[in-house]
Amino acid sequence: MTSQESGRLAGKVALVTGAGSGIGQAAAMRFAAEGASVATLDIKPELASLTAMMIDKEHEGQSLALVGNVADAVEVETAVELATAEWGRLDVLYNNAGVDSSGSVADAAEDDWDRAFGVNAKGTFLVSRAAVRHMGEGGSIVNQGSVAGLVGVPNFAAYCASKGAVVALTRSMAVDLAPRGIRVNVICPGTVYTPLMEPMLRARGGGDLEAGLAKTLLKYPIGRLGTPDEIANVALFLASDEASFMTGSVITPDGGMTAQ
Ligand code: 1HS
Repeated sequence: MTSQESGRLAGKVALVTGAGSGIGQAAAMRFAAEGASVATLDIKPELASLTAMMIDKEHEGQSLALVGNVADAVEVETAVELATAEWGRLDVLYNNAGVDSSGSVADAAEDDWDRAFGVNAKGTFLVSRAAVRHMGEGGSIVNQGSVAGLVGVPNFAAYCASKGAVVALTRSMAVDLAPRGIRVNVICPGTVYTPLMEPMLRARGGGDLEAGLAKTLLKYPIGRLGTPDEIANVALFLASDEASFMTGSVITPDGGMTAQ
């Protein structure tokens, strides 16, 4: 029996944003391994295609590479329509695409604020708005928040605020969509070593990446940063019917960072 027949997402169609690297790539691969057909949306075409090819190598015909900026309403509508048309349905949306920011409220640039909110908050709204037109009973939306949406992180004002908005939007979406049988939950990961995080880690170390990593590890009782696969595991659970009684939930795979 193939994973498409027996996997935890057997027969499901998923759209993963920011699927070209890091957590999004790990989740897209994991979803496909568990039987889903996966549309891999990324702003970088070569990365969207890379993940789709990696999926196709193991699970032929289960991937579709899409290019688009989640902050652009027209590109989002086009991508969601293409994903839905490919397999005739849409069951799972993982709003993973995100950007970081730099600076405190005292020195952050206005365009840095606008970019963080445009991608992290508005992007989650735009893709969800387009996707729910095609989703129904049993649908699952997983939003990507952050521990930074729950606690203050130094010199990360716009990122913190935008991820806090994702947490609040998740709860609102959960209430609005529950009558339609669509569940909405948010993952608030601790730091996972991905390309997105290097600028923040380097800045934290005064330009020295290793020093920034060392300082960051002091915030994690578990003694290490997370891996993309560890977050993808949580996304898979929330996407699957195993989380059938969960909506509006905030899940923190963070190595104990917010426990202290
Ligand atoms: C990038 C991820 O959303 C975590 S935000 C930074 C948290 S920490 O590095 O200051 O613990």
